[in-house]
Order: sequence, then C-alpha cells, then structure tokens
Amino acid sequence: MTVKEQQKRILDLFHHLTSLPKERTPPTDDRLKGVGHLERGVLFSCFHETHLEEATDLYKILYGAKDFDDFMGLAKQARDFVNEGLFTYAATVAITHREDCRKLKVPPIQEIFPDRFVSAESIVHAAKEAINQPDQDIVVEREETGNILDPEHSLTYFREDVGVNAHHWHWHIAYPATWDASVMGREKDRKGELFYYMHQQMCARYDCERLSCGMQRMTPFHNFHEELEGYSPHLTSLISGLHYASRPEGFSLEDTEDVSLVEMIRWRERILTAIHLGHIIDDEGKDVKLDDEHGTDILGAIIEASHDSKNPFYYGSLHNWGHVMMAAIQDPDGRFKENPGVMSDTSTSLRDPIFYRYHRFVDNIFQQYKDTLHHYTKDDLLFSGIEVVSVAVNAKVQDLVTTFMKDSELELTYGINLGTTHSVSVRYHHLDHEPFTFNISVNNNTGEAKEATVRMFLGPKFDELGNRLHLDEQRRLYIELDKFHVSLTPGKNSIVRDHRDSNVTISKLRTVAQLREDSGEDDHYYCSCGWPEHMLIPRGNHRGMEFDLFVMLTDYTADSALDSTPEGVCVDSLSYCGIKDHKYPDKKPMGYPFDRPIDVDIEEFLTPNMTVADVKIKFRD
Ligand code: CUO
Repeated sequence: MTVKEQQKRILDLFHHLTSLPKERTPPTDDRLKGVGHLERGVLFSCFHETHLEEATDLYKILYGAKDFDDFMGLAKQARDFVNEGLFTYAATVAITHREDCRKLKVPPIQEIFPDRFVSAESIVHAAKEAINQPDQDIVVEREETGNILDPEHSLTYFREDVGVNAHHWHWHIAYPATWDASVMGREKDRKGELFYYMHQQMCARYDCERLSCGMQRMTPFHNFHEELEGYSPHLTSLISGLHYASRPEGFSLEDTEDVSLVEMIRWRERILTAIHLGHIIDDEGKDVKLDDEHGTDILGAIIEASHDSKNPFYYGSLHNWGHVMMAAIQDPDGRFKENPGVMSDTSTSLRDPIFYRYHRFVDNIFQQYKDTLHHYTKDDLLFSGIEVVSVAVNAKVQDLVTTFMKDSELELTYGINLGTTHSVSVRYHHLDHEPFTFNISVNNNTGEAKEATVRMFLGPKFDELGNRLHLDEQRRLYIELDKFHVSLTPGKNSIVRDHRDSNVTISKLRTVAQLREDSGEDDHYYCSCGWPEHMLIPRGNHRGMEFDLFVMLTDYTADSALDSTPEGVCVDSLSYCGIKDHKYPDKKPMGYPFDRPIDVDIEEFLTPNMTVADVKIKFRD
C-alpha cells in the first residue's frame, strides 16, 4: 500500500467524528475489551485522571498493533465504540509515535473538531447557509464571543487564535502526561522541564500581548478561595449538543466529585516545602535532591503531574486537577449534568483568561525553585573571545516591524456532516506580521573557527505605567524568538537569519484538502507541534511599542546534546517541542539565561557575547 493510500485511510478514520451514532458497536477484538467506559457525547478531558487512564490504555493498544493493517482494524473498532474525544486523543498519540506511521499525518485538530475552535453561532450560521444554498461554496464570518464591556475581550485575537490552540493540543500529544517510557520503549527527554518552559513562554507571550493592548500584566492566580472573573466561551460541543460551560463573574473553586480544595492546598504546600528544603521525598520515602541539572524536570513531573512523578500519592496532581476544577466551577458536583468549561481540554483551554493566570501560578512555583539555585555570574555567561557587536532587524523600516490582522478560513465539512459536497468554511481574523530578518554582527577574536549557539529573545521595555522594567521583572516576559547553531570564522562574522526559520515556530501546516493530495514523502507529523508562525512576535501598538531584542552567543560544543541535528524528522519547532526520539538538543537550562533571578540591571548583566537593541513593533489596524 502506498503512503498516499495509507494517508487516505487515516483521513477516513477521523472523518465526521462529530456525528458518530450514540449507539455503539462493541469491538470483536479482545484487545479492546478493557476500553469503552467513558460514554459517547461526554467531553473528554486530557487532564482528568480517569479519562486519561482509559485513553492511555487505548493508545498503548493501538501503539502495540503488529502492523499498519492491524492498527487500522483496531482503530476502526475503537472509533465505533469509545468516546469521540478520547478516541481522537488516543489514536493521535498512537499515530504520532508508531514507526509505520512516520510519514502519515493526523488531520489538524481544528478540522476534526471545528466546534472547539469557532463560536457556535458561526457554525449554526454556516449550517443554515449550506442548507439554503446547497449548490455553492459557503464562507461565513466568525461571530465575536464578547464585546469591549469586558476588558479582556481585547485579547481574544490571542486567546482564540486557531493556531495557538492547535499548538497546545499537539504539544500535549507529543508529551502525553501518562507517557510511560518502559512500555512505549522510548524516553521523552526533559519532559517535566519542557512542560515548565513551554507554558512559561505562553504566559510571557500573553503578558507581552496585554502590554501591547495597553492592559496590565495578568494577576497570577494564588488563592484557592478567590472569586474569579467571568468567561463565556460560545462553544457548543457537537458530540452532545451541550455548550461548554460559562463561568459567571465571582464564582470560586469548589470541591468536585474527584478532588477537593483541601487536597489541592496540601499538594501545593508539600511541593513548596520540597523546594525550600531542596529535595523531594520519593514513593519509597527517600530524599531526592532538586539539583541544578534535574530539579526543574523532577518538579515538572510532580506538578503536572505526569507518569514520571516520583511520588504521585504524596504530591498529587496539582496542575491537572486545577484544570478540571476550573472547568467544573459552575456545576462542581455534577447535579445539573452540565458540560465542563474550556479549561477541561488542551485544544480549548487557552481561550479562557484564567488559563494564563493559573499557569502563572504554576510558573511562580517553579520560580521559587529557580530562586534557590545560584544566580549566573559573569563567568557562567561569558563565551570567551566572542563579541556580539550589534543586532538589527531588517524589515521595510529598520528595527521596526509592522503587525496587522489577516483573514484565514477554517473548513467545517471534514469534521461536521453538513450534507453538502461543497466547501463550507468560517472566515476568521488573526494577527500576522511583515517578513523580516535579523542581522547579527559578531567578532570572533579567538583566532580559530568556533561553533556557537545563537539565542534570541524579545522583551517589552516598559511596564503598564511606562516605567522601565527592571531586568529581573523583564526576564519573566522575555519570549524566545529563535535559537540556532552557527559556525564562526576567525574575525568578523555577519549572521543573517530569516524569521521563517525560527526554531520556535511551525512553518508548514496542512489542511485536510492538502493532505488528500499529499504524496507522504515529506516530513513527519511531529511538525504539528509548534508555535504558529503568524504569532512569532507580539502585536505591539499603534505608536510603535518599544522592545529589547536580546542576542547571546554561547559555546555550541558545550551546549549541544546531539552529535548532529537529526535528519528525516521534523525539527521545525525544537525550542518548544523538542525533537522526536532524540534528546532535547540544548543542554542549557530551558529559558537560559533568563531562567534564574537576576540581581543586576541590563548594562551590568551583559557580557561581550551578548547585546541588546531597541526594536519597535507597530500595529496597523
Ligand atoms: Cu498545557 Cu495546563 O498544561 O495546559
């Protein structure tokens, strides 16, 4: 069977999942006898322990199928029997990791479940148009989910961005919380640390957007009894017809059927105690030191919590249950049989402002740990003999990048059966920016060739009051723009880097229509994890918002965890997603050099192998 034929079978597997019958067909294959607990129509949550357990059982079964035909046979039976969302999650994890699926791509999650990505009003509108005009292609505008009476509405372009939400879904597919290396046969290198870093960056990016919109940085969640902001997602789950729950203003967390506030508070205290003592207690009662190299990784596994947690009984699952609790806030004991809110799932949770406040709360715990580590000295930071002379951004106007809103369309008919053979899509607006390159001028004064890692970050210069941000505050807002390897010749070097090559973003995303034509001889699906290219830089403001562009060169021979960059696998977005089946390529702590507290101001912090330049971002409405 050709790759193209296999790809077609994969596309058929996920086709019209929103209209599967409620009546289920029991599997004939005994391997599937243990799954099928979560009913059809229930919203699957990849943060909910019991949901995840069943999904894990299923992805292990699918992963273990002896060949592609066996896999397809099992997957089809599972599709006819298990919960729709659970099936999608498990089958996606299996396809992403099976050797014989290396060249196959799972359709984009936004086309499998468009109802998680565009407002219910838009879908109803499109469906009516499709009925009334059955002989033509339909495009409707996405309906807004609020208005300016809610100050947070200004940020919907970020929170509801299709690519940003898809990235988050794919990240959690690439790094499943339940990943068990002993069963799956491969390690996920520094998974706990990447959980910390990728989410820290999402929060930093969100705060950059807030400052761009003239808003205050977010107030981190910290008090389990606090009254929360309201939020209405305008999403309706088509597998049940129930809307995702809204959260009226002023509600606060309550015990649910699965987890209590007392447990959450106890877990937080235990984690903080471990941080302050410098070690955790593992499940055999032994102390495990939170050392420089592994501390963040160990904590990440405990806080998420993932299968790698060294003591899930004692430290619980603070982050995952937090998502579930937030999502259950207006029907905590389930008496109204309501759907949970968007926080219950990775493909929808970024829509809710509480997501960022909650993840900043999580990040603050990591920061308490970082505070216990030694702060970088000049000697730590120096790359002897390497001098970064300047960095500039080449766009239409030097050191000024323009952002704007652009239209894209989301096709509905793959995910939703609208009874037409024509295209039916929803047009939405998203942020984008003009193309640009970085020009970095470097002197290599060592007299010999050198290999260097270039680290590029962007951070806002001023706080919400217009005061210059102190570096120790600014470091929490620095977003990674790129990280790459260069070879330096002795003497002067000029490095030109296109923004499209950035190692935080994903460059190629295929629609279902493109996948149908795909020969399959291209790169791997792992590419689906990655920050969307159109969101690489913050929006900025109409005047031209001022940012610091930071560049640092470090010694690649000391940094690199790999002998060479692996070929044939997607290495598109390695900073946020790592490289499949390989070690995380950079040995430095993730977020280096801004991962630890800084006691000095920027001038004193800079060693010759770093520089900072003024850059403006101007939003053209
Ligand atoms: Cu990705 Cu909380 O882990 O959303």
